[in-house]
Amino acid sequence: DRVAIRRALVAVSDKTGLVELARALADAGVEIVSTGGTSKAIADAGIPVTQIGELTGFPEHLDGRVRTLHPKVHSGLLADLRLESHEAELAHFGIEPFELVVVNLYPFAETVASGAAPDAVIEQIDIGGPAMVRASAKNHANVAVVVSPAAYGTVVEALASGGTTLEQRRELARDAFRHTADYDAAVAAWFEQQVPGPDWTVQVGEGASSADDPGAFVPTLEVHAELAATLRYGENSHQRAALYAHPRGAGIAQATQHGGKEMSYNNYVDADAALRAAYDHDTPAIAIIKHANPCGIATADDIATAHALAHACDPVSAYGGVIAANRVITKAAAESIAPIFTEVVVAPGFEPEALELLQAKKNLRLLELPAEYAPRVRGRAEIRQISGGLLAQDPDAHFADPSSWTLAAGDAADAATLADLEFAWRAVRAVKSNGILLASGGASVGVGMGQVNRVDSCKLAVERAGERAAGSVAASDAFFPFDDGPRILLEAGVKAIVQPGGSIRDADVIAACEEYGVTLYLTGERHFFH
Ligand code: 93A
Repeated sequence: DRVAIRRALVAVSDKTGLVELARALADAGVEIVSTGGTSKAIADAGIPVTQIGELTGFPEHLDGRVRTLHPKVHSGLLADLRLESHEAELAHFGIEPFELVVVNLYPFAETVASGAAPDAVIEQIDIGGPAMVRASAKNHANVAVVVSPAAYGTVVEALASGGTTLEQRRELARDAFRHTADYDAAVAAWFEQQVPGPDWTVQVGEGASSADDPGAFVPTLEVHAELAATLRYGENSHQRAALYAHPRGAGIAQATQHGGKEMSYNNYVDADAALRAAYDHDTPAIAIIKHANPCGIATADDIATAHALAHACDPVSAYGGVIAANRVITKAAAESIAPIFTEVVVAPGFEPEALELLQAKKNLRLLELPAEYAPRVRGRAEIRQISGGLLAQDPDAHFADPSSWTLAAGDAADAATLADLEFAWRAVRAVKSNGILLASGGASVGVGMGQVNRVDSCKLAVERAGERAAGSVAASDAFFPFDDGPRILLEAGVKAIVQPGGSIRDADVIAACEEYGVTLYLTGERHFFH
C-alpha cells in the first residue's frame, strides 16, 4: 500500500523547514509544483520548482485569490488511481496526479490577533488551501497530505523507504481534516464577533435529527459567554456563584431589572423556568414557579385574569414564587400580584402604573425582557454538566398538535375540553418528571411533580386539585406504565386524559378509561423534564 512520491504540490504560508523539505524532495527526484511565495523561497535556495501558473496555464489572479483552484490541480489531487476510469480521464485531459500535498493555511488567527481591520482579516480567509487539503485528505488512498512542518520528517522518511504507507496517509488525513475544521471554527468565531448571532451560541449540530440517526449527528459545542455578574452566593450561602451571559443572547440573562433586590442564583433558575413555561402558550399566560416547578400556570383573555387563575391553583405554594408573564403587566395584573409575597416578576413590559405599583414593594425584583426574545428563550441547545463532561441536547420545544393525537378511549372531546387538553399538554412540559397536571378553563388546578413514580404524581395532583379534580382534564408528561395512576385520576373524576402512550400496558389504561367513560388521547410524544 505504499505510494511512491513522484510529484508534490507545496504551498505554505508558514515557511518553517520548507527549504530543507524541498531539498529532500528534489534530491529524491520529486517534481515540486508551488505557489508564488513558496516557489520563490524554493527557487531562491537553488532548488528546481514549477510555478503553479505554468501548470494551470493561468496566472495567479484576483490578488492571488485564485491560484490553485484549477482542474490541473484538483483533478490531480482527487483522482483515485485504483480506478482505471480515473486514470484514463487524467490521461484524456492531460492531467498528472500528485502523491504529496504540503499545505499550511493563511495565518488567519494570527491576523485577527494582530488587530487587523476586517478587510485585511477577510483577505486572510484561505480558500484554495483548505480545498487542496480536503481534496487530498479525502483521496488519502492515493495522496499524502501534510499540514504541519512537524510532519515533514515523515515525508523525508517516506522518501527513503519507497513511499508513504496507507496507515500514514490515513493519520495525515485525520490531522488534515482536524486542521481545516479548526481553521473554519476560527473564521466562524471571528464572524460571530463581527456579526453576533441572534442567540446564545451553544450549538448542537445544525438541523441534526439525532433521534432518527445518532450516527449522523456530529455536534459542535461553542460557548460564548461573558461574565455578567458575580452573585451574592449560589444555591446556598456557602457556594460562590456568577452569571455568564451571551453578549447578544435573548433570555433571562439579558433581562433589564427595574427594581427590587439583586437577582440571586435561585431567582435566575426559577425565572428562566417561569419564562419558558409562560412562553409555551400563545394566549396571555402566567406561570408561577417555585424550585423550578410550577405552582400554577394559566391562560386567559387578559394577563390579570391569567394571574388570578394561576395563583388560585396552589396559593400556599405560590408564596415566595417567581412569576413570568408572556404579555405586558397591566395595572390590573399588578393589582392582582401586589398583595402576594413574590420574589420576581419577569414580563415583556410593565404599564407605567403597574410598574409604579410593583416598585413600591422594595424587595420585589422586576425584570423586563423584550417580547421579541420570546421565540428564543429556550435557546438553541440545553447543556448540563456531568462529572467529567457535559451533556447537550436540542431544546424540547415541540408540542404535538391535537390534530395529530390518537383518540384511544371514550368520545372525541368537545372544543372546550380539547382546548383544556391542549393547554394541559403544553403546561405539563414545565413540570419536573414524573409530571401530572390537571387543568380546567385554561388553567392548572392541580400539579403533581417530581415524584419517582407516576402513581404518587397522580395522587399529588388530585390532592392539590381537591374538589376541582372532578370535571378537570389530566396530562401526563410520559406514558402510564400501569393503569394504577390513571385509576386515581379516573376515581377523582377527570373527564379526559392526554398522555404519550406507548406502554406495553396501554391496553390496561385504555380499558380503565373505557370503564369510566373517559376520553383518552395519545400524543405519541413525551416531554420528560428532569
Ligand atoms: O487565496 S487563496 O484562497 N486561493 C488559492 O487559490 C490558493 N492557493 C493556495 N489561497 C491559496 N493558497 C494558499 O496560499 C495556501 O493555503 C498557502 O497558505 C498560501 C501559500 O502562498 P505563497 O506560496 O504565495 O506563500
